[in-house]
Amino acid sequence: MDRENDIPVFAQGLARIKLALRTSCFSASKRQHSGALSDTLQHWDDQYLRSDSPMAGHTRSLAEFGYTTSPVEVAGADQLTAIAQIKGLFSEQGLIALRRACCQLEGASATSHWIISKRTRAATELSTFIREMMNSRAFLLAVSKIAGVPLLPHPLINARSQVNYFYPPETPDEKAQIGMWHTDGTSFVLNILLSDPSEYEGGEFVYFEGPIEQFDTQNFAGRLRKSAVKASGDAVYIYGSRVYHGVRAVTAGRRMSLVLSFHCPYTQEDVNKFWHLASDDGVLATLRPWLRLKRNLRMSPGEQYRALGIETITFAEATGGRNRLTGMGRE
Ligand SMILES: O=C(O)CCC(=O)C(=O)O
Ligand SMILES: [Fe+2]
Repeated sequence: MDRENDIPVFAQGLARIKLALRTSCFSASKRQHSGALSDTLQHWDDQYLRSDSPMAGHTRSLAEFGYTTSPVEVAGADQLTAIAQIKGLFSEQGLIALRRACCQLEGASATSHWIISKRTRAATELSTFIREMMNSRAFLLAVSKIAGVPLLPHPLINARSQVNYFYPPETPDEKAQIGMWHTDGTSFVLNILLSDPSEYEGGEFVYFEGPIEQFDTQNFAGRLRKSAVKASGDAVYIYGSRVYHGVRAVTAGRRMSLVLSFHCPYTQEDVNKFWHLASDDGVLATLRPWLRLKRNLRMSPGEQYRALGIETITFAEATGGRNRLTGMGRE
């Protein structure tokens, strides 16, 4: 790695709980533009997925990260993908449409000093295109194959989708926009980069290739990695709750990304920690959706898929009946 650590770590443990309580008293973020956002009602089409399988570049399982036990009972640590760098998920037309949808949502973005400086949460509620994409069985199957388990859109809408916008500081004393070192509140997370290298400088996606217990910014022990994902439409899939990651400061231009969270309906162990979410949205705003989530998780996988009008995705489909990520090209 070329540089020492240059991004701070977001609060963990007790400090995070304190943040959550503060968030519930004061507004966590400022909306920059108010008023209704126009949804162009552009529709998703499964043809926007490339017909050939996406290419998985650098790929590691949770076992390869050093986890000896799996966080979910339905799949082993060796079957769960910790990180996969993905190319060629979308067709050219699909990428143009997705970028357009995410650009439109910038009008609804809010800035804060939390993990990500500027973002629009609940993108699936604001954009027909992103909602339809997230509910497309073909899209879900593609992501399930990357993850190693069958997936559904995450039941919590605020955690389900967000668009991040990173800009350089406008004045010398303004803070650079970064993604602090953090783990996600959700586990199955697809980070889709939507800017080309020519559009910005800096903004590398970095992660620690080891278990979270060993994460130490004073000593990365040679396991600080920079994702090779560069082109617009490329994606980094991570097991978000077990992989420390961040985004370095953007020093010029604009970097946009869409972060999608999924849920595996075959396990009750959704690791989504209440306090993690509450530190983003505030205690009161989190309580009701969180209780609903707990109820949802008691439904059978078939019921959870049916509730969304999606034919069940089976383990055999997600794994191709074979090993993790086989049937998908590797670089
Ligand atoms: O912008 C990215 O590539 C990743 C951002 C991220 O880690 C997050 O939104 O949780
Ligand atoms: Fe993240």
